[in-house]
Amino acid sequence: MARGLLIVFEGCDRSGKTTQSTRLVQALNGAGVAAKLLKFPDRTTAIGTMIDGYLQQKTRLSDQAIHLLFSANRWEAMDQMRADLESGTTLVVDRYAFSGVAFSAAKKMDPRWCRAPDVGLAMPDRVFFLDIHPDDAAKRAGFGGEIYERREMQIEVRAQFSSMMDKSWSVVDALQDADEIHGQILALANEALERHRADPAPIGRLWT
Ligand code: NYM
Repeated sequence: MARGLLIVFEGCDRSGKTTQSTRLVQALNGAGVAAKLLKFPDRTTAIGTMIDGYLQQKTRLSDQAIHLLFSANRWEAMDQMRADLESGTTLVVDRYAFSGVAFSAAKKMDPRWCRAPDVGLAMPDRVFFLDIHPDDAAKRAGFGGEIYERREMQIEVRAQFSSMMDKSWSVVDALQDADEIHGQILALANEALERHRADPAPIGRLWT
């Protein structure tokens, strides 16, 4: 049996990642494809609780310390993720190491330093980037509550994401109707699954 695919959603805050990643998993499961939804940060773990306190501005941490906690929060999930992928489950992940680099580098941290702790994570097979201008995102409900939800920061984050894109990324216009976005992403995901079934490749290692 072919391994599952690692599909990642990235984008600025309020770009619709949670909605679209949830819908993709539902559609894949509905079509008989084993798929599971994950989200980073995973705020349910001990490390995730520390991250949550920082994001909600209840606790303060140095830029380096919070960066490493975000990375540790991915590493603590990695054994299970690899096991799921190897057993044929496709993982759909709401944010991954690209968010780690984009948000920290937007604070003027060295991107090479930022990438280092995530080197060797499972490599995403596909990345869907939900693209929205921060001015449009700011009009959406819920924007502005957490530490990075400021216009200037989001503009810089978007630029950082752009600098990381390669051929495994698809940029999707996040201002479109949610059904339209879902249709485009589902078609791209199905294409990736078909290609993988025809020509399976082992799980890659990120940034190696
Ligand atoms: N974030 C997320 C980071 O700064 N680094 C990371 O590695 C990850 C995964 O956390 N503003 C930031 C991006 C968001 C915030 O994410 C919380 P969400 O998807 O709103 O729960």
